[in-house]
Amino acid sequence: MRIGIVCYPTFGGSGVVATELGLELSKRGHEIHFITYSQPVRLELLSNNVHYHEVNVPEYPLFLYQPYELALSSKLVDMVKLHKIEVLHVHYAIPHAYAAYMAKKMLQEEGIYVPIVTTLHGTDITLVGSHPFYKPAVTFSINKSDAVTSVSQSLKDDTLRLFDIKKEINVVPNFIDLVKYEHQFTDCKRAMMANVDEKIITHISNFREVKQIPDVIKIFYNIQKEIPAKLMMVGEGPEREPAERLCAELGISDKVVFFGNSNEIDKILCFSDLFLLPSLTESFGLSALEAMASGVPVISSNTGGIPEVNVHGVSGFLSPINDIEDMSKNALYILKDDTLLAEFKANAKATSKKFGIHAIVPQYEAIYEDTLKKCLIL
Ligand code: GMT
Repeated sequence: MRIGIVCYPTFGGSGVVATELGLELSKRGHEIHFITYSQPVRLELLSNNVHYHEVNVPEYPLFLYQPYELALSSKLVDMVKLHKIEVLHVHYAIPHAYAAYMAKKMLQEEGIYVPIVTTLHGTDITLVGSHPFYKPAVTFSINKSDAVTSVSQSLKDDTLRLFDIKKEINVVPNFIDLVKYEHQFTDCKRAMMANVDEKIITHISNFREVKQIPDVIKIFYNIQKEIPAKLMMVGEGPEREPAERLCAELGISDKVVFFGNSNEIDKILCFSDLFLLPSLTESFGLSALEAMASGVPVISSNTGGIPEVNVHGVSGFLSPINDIEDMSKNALYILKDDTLLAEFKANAKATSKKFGIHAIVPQYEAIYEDTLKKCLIL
């Protein structure tokens, strides 16, 4: 199949899922066209069947806001015609599903029919999409998609609760290339980051308010009071600076490393003992799954789709949002006993296996095929 993929190319779960999906589909013989405003961060190699088409938005001083949706829908029309793209898969409803619908309508005028598959990722529904400013357009573009998927049952439930949705929503969970996270302990450059007696705690995110960064710092503060430990903070975003200030106030700056964005998540997780994800809301928690696949247990909040990934008492622990004391207690329970820690590490890895790339990607292929078949009947 010739598949067009639209996503946010930056660091962030939806872009990562879209990119890994495209790369895996290309290995399975499909021709993939990424259409976005810059090359997706995890898309390193282009090849005969992996293409990237940049959406340019010319700056015009008259406009206070440059019309990205318009540029994207025009680019989609051009690319569908030029490369004979058969299916458009858009990740993140805003504004991608809307722009794709406009492209579909323009193409229909020329007798070309291209079905739209929309994948809902989380904040496009729970935080941004349900805002009254966007809600009518988001509802419309979800209902006008030919197929809709969500990355967890929890996100599906939220979508049905928050919007008037007439379309069936298929749950297709986030996935992971398990091989990429298959490493031996000896591969990890652990000694670079911590002394042998120190435990390594890690957090990875885009440092937005929803991630509750101060909670991460406070949980770590409680941990390091009882056992030698280091904290690895990976990612960039508005909460990073306040987090650095909080570490200074608490007198723990020498125990916290801020990495910024990294393309070497697997290497950082390789030497980690515990992962913290105390988010306010999280449709799935891809970073938690990446940690688990590396054999790192997860201490998280019990919000959204996280309980579908992190199994309480098995791959880690779940606590109520902002319950710093409970999260600290659970973290210390795992970290203080090396035998228990080894058990949780093994469990985390085992739990991640059900989200292997080879189990999930065929579900998307089946949706493309089904959607194409339906549109041939029309
Ligand atoms: O977590 C973020 O803020 C980034 C966001 C995104 O759209 O890139 O992540 C969302 O999509 C990921 C991939 O499906 C999910 O694993 C994340 O849980 C989800 N984030 C939220 O729901 C807050």
